[in-house]
Amino acid sequence: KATKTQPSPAIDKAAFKSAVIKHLHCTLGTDENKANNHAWWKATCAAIQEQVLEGLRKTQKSHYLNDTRAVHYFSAEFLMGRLLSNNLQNFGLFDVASGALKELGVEISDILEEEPDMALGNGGLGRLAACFIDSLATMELPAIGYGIHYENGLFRQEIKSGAQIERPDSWRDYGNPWEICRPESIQEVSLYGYVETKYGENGRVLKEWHPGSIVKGVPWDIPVVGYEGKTVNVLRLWQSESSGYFNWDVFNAGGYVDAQRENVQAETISKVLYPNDETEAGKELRLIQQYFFCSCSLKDIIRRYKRAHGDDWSRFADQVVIQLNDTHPAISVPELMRILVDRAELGWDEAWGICTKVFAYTNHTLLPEALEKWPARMIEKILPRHLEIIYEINHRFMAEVDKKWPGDNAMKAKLSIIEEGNEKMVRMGHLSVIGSFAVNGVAEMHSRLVKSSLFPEFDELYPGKLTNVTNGITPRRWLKACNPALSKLIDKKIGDDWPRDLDKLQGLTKFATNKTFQKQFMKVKLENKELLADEIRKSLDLEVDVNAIFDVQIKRLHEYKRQHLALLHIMALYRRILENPDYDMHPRVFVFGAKAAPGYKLAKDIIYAINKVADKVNNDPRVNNKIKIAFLPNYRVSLAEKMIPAADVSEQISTAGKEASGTGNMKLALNGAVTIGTLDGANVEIAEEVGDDNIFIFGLTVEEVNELKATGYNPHDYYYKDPEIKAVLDWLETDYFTPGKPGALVSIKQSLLDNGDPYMVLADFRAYSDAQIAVDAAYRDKERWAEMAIINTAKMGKFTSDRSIRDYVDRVWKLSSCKIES
Ligand code: 26W
Repeated sequence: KATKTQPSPAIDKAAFKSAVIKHLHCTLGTDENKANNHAWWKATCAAIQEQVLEGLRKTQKSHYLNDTRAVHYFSAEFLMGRLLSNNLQNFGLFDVASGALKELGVEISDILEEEPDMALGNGGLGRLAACFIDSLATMELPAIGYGIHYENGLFRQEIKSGAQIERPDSWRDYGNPWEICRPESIQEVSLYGYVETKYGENGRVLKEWHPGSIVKGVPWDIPVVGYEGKTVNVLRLWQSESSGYFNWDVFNAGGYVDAQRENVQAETISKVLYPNDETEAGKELRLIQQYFFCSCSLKDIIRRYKRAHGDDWSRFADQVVIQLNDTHPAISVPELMRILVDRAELGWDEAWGICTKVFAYTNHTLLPEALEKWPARMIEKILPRHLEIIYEINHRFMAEVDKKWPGDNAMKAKLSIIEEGNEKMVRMGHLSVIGSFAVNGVAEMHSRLVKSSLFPEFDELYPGKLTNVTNGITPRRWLKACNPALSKLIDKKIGDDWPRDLDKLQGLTKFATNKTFQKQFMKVKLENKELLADEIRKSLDLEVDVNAIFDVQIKRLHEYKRQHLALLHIMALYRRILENPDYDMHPRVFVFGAKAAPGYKLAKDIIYAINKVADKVNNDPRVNNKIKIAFLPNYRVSLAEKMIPAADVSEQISTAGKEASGTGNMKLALNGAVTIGTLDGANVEIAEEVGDDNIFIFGLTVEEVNELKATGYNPHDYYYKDPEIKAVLDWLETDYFTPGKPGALVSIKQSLLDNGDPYMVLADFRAYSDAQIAVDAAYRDKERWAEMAIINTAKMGKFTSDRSIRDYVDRVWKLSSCKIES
């Protein structure tokens, strides 16, 4: 029986209509006859923003009056995407707005497309932060997200002659209707300079940092609306500005230009998001970015705490918990120590006691190249006092290690925050583990590996500190908003409270074999495929058959994610068709979306190769439309929202042990795509939920990967033993796909043979190809496939980010929800 929990709209169509017109006139200075889609979009945002700000005010008042404990989510990335449709949905005003606009002669779908994505993140980690703050607001938990107000988010990707070109992303060039500047909460951040040692009363050593420069942090608040619009939390993003303190003398002496140069330097800090995903670049500006937002955020938290508790620090850790989203904000640990010891003049032990009750750390990756390390010299130059504090933390920690493993110097070297070597390096992961009361991985298997291979000794030293919280995704954006047709079908079948309680989707299981429901479910899928086909036509001028299998791989481009495994398989299929025109396969459309880090040569080569193979295959009449390849440029949240509902097959084919969790895997399965994947990250848990019959698992397990590595993996064995592998790799060396440019694709072959195939693509190739044959066979059985797709949707309850947040609340944060008084 259907229950009614849809948010009930606060205003009706007529009122919404007049609000939009009012903003068209009074906010935008235009009118109904002159307004273009952009103006309509802004006016609609302004209309809903009235509700948003009312909710925000009430929320802040309730949190203040109840003196609530809150979680502070520190993240260098928040991949928010678009907000209009989300905010309308959450207030239950989507249909109201769409009806109001229609009466004004405007299609809501057109104006939604006007909104630029807020792409202040790279990939999984940034989007996870966005899903988490959505769940926190929905669950009425006091929470604030803290990050950086990048002027330019992740680059816009264009494809020119097959190759990736990066263009700046200017998401707020024409103004952003959601953000509110809060000059009243500006903070100042010090950089560079030197430390002076002084002696206070009773010989107490006092350290005074004389900074070489000071920058201003200006907060911009983005309201975060929970489902049903009761709690409205904020995402507070810091923008750097010149403090205006510098060198007025220079200015007055006619140094106008020099003074401007300092302005530019200060403003550079929040200018651009680093586009590196899982590669540590070690750049000074990045460390400054990290320190900048952490310092601003800590001072902001302390200001708020002091307003309620004055100088009494004894309750700080009861009121404040800070989640470090990877090590990017790890510099917060010495920064809080500095504030407590140097500024508040607390003793070291008391300060450390507070710190280690406040911080918790999430690890998102085991890849060595992604584990942040900063040269001690660089920290010393930028943050001289912090390096001293890090040494002191380490000194005391080494004493602990010596107690546990007396005289074991190898152990000390291994666990030390400082890595000795040619250049002393500060290991931010170690600092985070030592400075936090809880450390978590992001999927069962990943957390097991964090314990057993990344930090085994820390697990011995601090039993119980290392734990798991499996990632999740918000079903409001990733089903209700992005797939309205499926959402409505589900509402009709099992009621509409699943967006709050995703386990309710279980209720679909009993209809999985029901012929009528299967038809309805697959009809929705077909409609979504038609919408994506339109998108493919518009974007690539390519016709695809909606009866083909839509096989989707969307994620950052990385060798460990193995887009090149998918490519080799497509080439193998192409070859089979050329050799045998009757090669029996159901037509397939391979859809890709992926950005490569601008400096990651092989990743860019793989994008180029996909596009070049696409050119050839898509235009080869001998293929007879059995294969189409669509690489959609500029993959981002809003494009994901169009691709995911249309997917039949979800590609999750990373080398086992490398993908910490994955979250795209959850989004695709939730929308009825069937996974082909390795036993990696959260795929393992997805397989557990849907059952072995409803997923295509293939390839080496972590144990097998390690064993093969240990006994000596030689990709040449596979190259010589498997003629198809050989043929496909050799093909890359010809100019078949790059006419007139032989060797243009050779780097892929080289990485797989000469470079030892670090991610074991060749070792998994045959198993992958066999699994794809099984996918093909399953798809031809329409009823069987529909059943699998339905089961996938029905069993995704575990992967709501509400459950992840519930786990954090219970195991780490110990938070209570706060009802918002109206
Ligand atoms: C210092 C450069 C850098 C930048 C970003 C290093 C590491 C990162 C992130 C940790 C990369 C990332 O997004 N990791 C992904 O996090 C997701 C959310 O937990 C997981 O689902 C993905 O498996 C993981 O790759």
